[in-house]
Amino acid sequence: MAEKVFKVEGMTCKHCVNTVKRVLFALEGVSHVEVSLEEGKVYVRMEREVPFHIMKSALEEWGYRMVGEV
Ligand SMILES: [Cu+2]
Repeated sequence: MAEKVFKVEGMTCKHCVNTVKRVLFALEGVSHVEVSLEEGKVYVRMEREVPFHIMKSALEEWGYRMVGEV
């Protein structure tokens, strides 16, 4: 199990937070997602390693940009 924090750009409101949570949680291996809208940060708990590019492209489809691990 691992916990990682990522910087995500493009989140502006509670709807964005919910979308980002939902999109990441739907990925195989992701067990928990928390979002700090103010900081533009996303906390992801994984039961196994989820490749960065998988999360990045999933969010890209919804207009958010995962720029990297914090
Ligand atoms: Cu929004």
